[in-house]
Amino acid sequence: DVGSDADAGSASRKWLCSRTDICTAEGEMVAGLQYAPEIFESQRDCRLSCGKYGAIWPMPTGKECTISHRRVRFDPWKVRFHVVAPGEAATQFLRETNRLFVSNLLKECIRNCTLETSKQILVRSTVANESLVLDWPTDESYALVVRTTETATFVDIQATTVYGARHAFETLSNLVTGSLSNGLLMVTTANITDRPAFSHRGVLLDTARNFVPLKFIRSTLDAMAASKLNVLHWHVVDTHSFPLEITRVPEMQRYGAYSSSQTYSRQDALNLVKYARLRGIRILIEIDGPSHAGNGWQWGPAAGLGNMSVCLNQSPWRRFCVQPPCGQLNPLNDHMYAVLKEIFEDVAEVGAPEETLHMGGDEVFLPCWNNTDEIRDGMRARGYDLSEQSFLRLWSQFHQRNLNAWDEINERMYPGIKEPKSVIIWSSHLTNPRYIETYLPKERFIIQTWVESQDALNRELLQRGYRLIVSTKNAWYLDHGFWGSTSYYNWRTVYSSGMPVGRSKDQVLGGEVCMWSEYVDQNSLESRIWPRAGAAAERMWSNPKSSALLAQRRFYRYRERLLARGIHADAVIPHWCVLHEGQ
Ligand code: CP6
Repeated sequence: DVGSDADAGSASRKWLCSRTDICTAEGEMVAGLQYAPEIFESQRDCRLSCGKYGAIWPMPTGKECTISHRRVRFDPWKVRFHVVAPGEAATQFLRETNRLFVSNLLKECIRNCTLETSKQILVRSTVANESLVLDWPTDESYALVVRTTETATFVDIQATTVYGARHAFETLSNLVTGSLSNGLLMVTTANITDRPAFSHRGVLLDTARNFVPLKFIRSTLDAMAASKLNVLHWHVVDTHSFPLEITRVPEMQRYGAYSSSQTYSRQDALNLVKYARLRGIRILIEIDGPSHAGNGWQWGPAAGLGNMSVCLNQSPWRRFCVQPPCGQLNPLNDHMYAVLKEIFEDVAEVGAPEETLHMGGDEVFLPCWNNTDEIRDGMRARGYDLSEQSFLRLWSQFHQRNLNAWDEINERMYPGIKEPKSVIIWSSHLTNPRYIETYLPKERFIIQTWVESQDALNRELLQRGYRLIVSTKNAWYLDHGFWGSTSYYNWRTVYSSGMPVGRSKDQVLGGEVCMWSEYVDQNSLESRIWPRAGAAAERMWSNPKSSALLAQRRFYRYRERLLARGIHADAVIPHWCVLHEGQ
């Protein structure tokens, strides 16, 4: 069952090249049965495949999932595409999808992709919806059929949306493998239906503690696309730096960026959003507050706007925050709210029309406000006492006021908008199940639970009807230890972390693995995130009942494909195990 091999601490050495995944030397899954040559000619269950080809990652979930044992030569230059879609935008999208498919496969060929002997491959993709909206309700399902005749291979892709069709192409590329001398091979037949278990399958990327150049954000998006992950939670600003250009408030970046080259312009952000969507990925921007906000906010006094952030660089820092250099927004400063609204307006213009906002809300440190005279005096003048309840009320009003600002922006930009957009905030004191309902209405706030909370919190918030995004699991904090006997957050523990079960299917929106950047930058980013984020990708797409043990061979192939696509993914097992199959 899920998790049963999660705490294999002492067994982890044996694990390294366990042969219990019952594959033959050819990489065929025999599932404990006598190995029978005749099944080589037949169809097999793609879910049992762990071999050199047909190793699909993440595992498809539909009723149909068969692939052939036979393979046929495959030359990416000989693929002809036919797109059937309503509307110009969807048609254009699929043409781009086709282009990306070919370009990804060309990277798989080690020497030469050209194969005189390859048949033509005719790929038809049919999409029903013209809409390019990418949101939680978006249908990402697809059906993929491959068959091969004397003269050609036919691939038929059916999907509701372009995003489903895009996933089908990723699966199709999993059915193709390289060989050193002969170009590529593809399975001759396949019949696969598939849809994700969860609609929010995210990676959080922090670009504020250490700056991450655009090229590396794009490579993260490339690997996410290969893994059918669909949300990049861009933790773009924090106390440490504010690299994002806000056209309405240029001071933010001017005061907040580490240097003039460690910045993201508005155009950069727009380009990233476009790049991501072609890969089936939303970019969800977080403007963290009231905590985790400092650098970028210092210009208030000089501009006559007062202190918009307090406690920044205070010492000793433990009196003022959870992590230096502190910095927490001043909830009594109206100018701060006005600036925040301008930031939200910029963010709204960068994102897709349906996109929403992550408002942070994590690690608020009440003693910061309570140790700041200006805030103590201001609260007394407004009739608050200085009790914890008062501070919590003030803090919740901060979120409520910002939500109102977000609503106003969206109503103005999209008049006639049907439903106000929900926003996301981190779990915190405010999300304590005992009183969350007085502070944060469940209709508007989606809670992202993180490692400091217990599974009990998930349960109680679900009981109260809140929607969740879960990052509760230590192993999903990619910056935490990832090897050794005391901290074994390796890909298997990532894989084995189960998802909570909500009252309805839409209540647990999904999850996110988190790449906080205190100890990572472009030099090690790829190998810190990959391939472990891929293990979470299968948890969120397939939510398998089987253990990581059965996934090892497929995962090994998945990691090889990431390498082929130019992602510097970490190793999965010692190469010795591959050389000594069967031992
Ligand atoms: N940064 C921000 C962080 C963390 C959070 N928010 C964090 C805190 C503790 C752990 C992991 C991450 N580095 N802005 C909390 C969501 Cl264990």
